[in-house]
Amino acid sequence: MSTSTSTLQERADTLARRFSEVFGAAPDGVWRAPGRVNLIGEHTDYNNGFVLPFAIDRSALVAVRLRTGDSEPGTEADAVRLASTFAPDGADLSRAQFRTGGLEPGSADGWAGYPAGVVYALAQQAGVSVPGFDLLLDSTVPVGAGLSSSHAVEVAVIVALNDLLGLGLDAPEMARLTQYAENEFVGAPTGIMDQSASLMGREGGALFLDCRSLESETVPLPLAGHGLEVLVIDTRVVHSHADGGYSARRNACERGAAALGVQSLRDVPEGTSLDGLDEETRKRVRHVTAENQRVLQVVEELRADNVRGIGELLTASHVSLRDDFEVSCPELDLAVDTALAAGALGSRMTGGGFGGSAIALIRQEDEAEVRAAVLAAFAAQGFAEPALFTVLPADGAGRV
Ligand code: GAF
Repeated sequence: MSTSTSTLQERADTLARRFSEVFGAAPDGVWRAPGRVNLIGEHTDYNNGFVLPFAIDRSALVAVRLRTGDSEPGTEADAVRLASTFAPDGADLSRAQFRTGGLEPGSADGWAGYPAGVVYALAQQAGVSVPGFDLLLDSTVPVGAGLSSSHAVEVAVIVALNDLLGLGLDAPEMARLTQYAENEFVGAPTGIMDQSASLMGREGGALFLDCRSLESETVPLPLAGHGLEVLVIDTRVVHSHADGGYSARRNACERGAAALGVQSLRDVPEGTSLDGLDEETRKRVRHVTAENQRVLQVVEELRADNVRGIGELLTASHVSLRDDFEVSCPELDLAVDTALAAGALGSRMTGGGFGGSAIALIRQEDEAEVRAAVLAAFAAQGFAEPALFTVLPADGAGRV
């Protein structure tokens, strides 16, 4: 058993013990779903394009027990009792409750909205009536860092319910259901990349995903074999997809596709003139079409085992997100510029933008220098101290 596996098993055992203390009976099992880093392919998913994320070695764990037929006195059969080790203000646990019957968007808020959204999606899209259950959550995915902490919770819940209720859903079906939960229940108009990475990621590889068909391929990403690391720079600038910037970008892409007479920007033929578009729409379209091409180029480089060769494409992606898609921010730009100046082979913001994290592809021997340079640059600008950590491509969700 590898160290990371035994650490995960220890986390799961601790969570199961805690579950028994909190809910008075052992859980039926513990399920894990990772966060993700997107290597490249940003704001392409909702344009039916290509993405290349990887699941990371930080994950949400849920211990779950279905309460079929053994409802405790005073507990409704469809009551869901939730507890999380992420508690505000140093409290022991954060608790919440909802009923699976009659859920409507807005009827569960805060982090309870994620499990509730999954229950809602199963009812609305798959005709599944979920019985009451108890759930204890623990996560090592930093919240608000743009590493898909919320999708990790949704995915952990859906894989648990899929197993416990014997639903037989495959990964693309679960990705579409959790996207529905996010869009229709939580109210964030996000695409399908993050759930897919959390469900379909593979240790040592990145997930090359066609967001239209959901066909996927694991592309090798042998970082250590090439003496490389992916360093995450969490700017601590909290982003939110429910805010206006993300949906404004989606709308601009839809406008662009309509003006160009295509179903989605994925379908814009190479060499198409964008001259008829207004400047803003032209820039948004230019980013998406070029970004799809960059994903394909990175996939080619990785297939040829040229990991170092992807650095410039990562940086080009950042420049395009900064200048054409305009979803970066001063902290992300500083992280990228400083990492590059300190020797990174490539660097870019990752995720939706407007805050969150950047990634830098670095040589192992440069890690200390890059870290020190980024910390010094943020301090010099008076920005909050960023969190820096390396991530590895990990397996997608499943039972622990
Ligand atoms: C967020 C969304 F959730 C994804 O669907 C994707 O659009 C990404 O931003 C931008 O590439 O993470």
